[in-house]
Amino acid sequence: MKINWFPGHMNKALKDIAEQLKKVDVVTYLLDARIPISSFNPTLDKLTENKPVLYVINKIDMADESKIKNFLPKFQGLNCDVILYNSTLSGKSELILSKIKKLASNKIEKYKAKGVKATIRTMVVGIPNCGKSTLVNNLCKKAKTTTGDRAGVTKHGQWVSVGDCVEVYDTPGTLYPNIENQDIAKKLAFVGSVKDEILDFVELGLEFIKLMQKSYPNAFKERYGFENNKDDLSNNFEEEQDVDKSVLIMEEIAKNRKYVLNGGEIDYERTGRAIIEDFRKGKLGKLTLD
Ligand SMILES: Nc1nc2c(ncn2[C@@H]2O[C@H](COP(=O)(O)OP(=O)(O)OP(=O)(O)O)[C@@H](O)[C@H]2O)c(=O)[nH]1
Ligand SMILES: [Mg+2]
Repeated sequence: MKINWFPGHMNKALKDIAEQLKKVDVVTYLLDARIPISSFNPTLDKLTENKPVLYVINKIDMADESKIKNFLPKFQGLNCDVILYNSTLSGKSELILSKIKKLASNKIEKYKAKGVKATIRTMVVGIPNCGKSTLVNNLCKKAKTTTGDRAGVTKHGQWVSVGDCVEVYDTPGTLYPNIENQDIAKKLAFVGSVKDEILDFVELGLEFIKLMQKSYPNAFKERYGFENNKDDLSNNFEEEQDVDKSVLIMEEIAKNRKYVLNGGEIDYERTGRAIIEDFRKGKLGKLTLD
């Protein structure tokens, strides 16, 4: 399976982003804390390279903060800042707004010197489903944009006022035309940034198992009740036998969850979907896959 998803609305969205950027003082670049590095979109990076950027590492409540701390220096610099965030929680939006205002301080000071209060405009960009519209609602404390737990909910950009001096532009989630690095593409699929309908969940489930064996070898234990000897067995497999090992683990999970077809055969499709769903719902713990 080669994962690639770049529908027409994304192409349009990128053109609209380029146009609206002319009005924007600060870019609010949302990254999914479960894949903070794979969340970067090279097309967005290029479009926004000359603007101050606030990186919001969102969905921090579902992620492995100890891993994310290692990445933080990447996001700090002269013209950028970073914040770890949970957009579903109220009460913290002032923190984001103050960072945005700090990045726009030149404009604020310039206007102040003329006795005028500046309106600061920020644009929220990021991969599909990373929480952009949720963040916009969080900032304006009202449900002004539509949100949903799947990729591609927002189809058009929308300006929203936050108080009397900040305006926020919500954008559709964007990917890029040809994702050459399929390791990145898989991670985007794991977190729900690629349309589910184009994915093969047996293959995706097996790929997820492989990655988990490397990054979080004990993460399945609590949810799927693995015995230690199963872990030992799988850890002893060689790299080139990864596929066999992941099939073995998938079968174990299927038996544990009773995902079997009428004839007693294992329902691989249902099992693959269930594993990915469990990850997306945080049932495997707080994980960061980059
Ligand atoms: N746990 C958790 N869930 C979040 C957070 N932010 C957003 N969500 C959820 O993530 C899902 C996607 O949120 P949206 O705001 O629609 O994402 P989006 O980036 O606007 O998606 P597109 O419009 O499709 O690009 C929703 O179910 C939100 O409730 C967060 O910080 N933590
Ligand atoms: Mg949206």
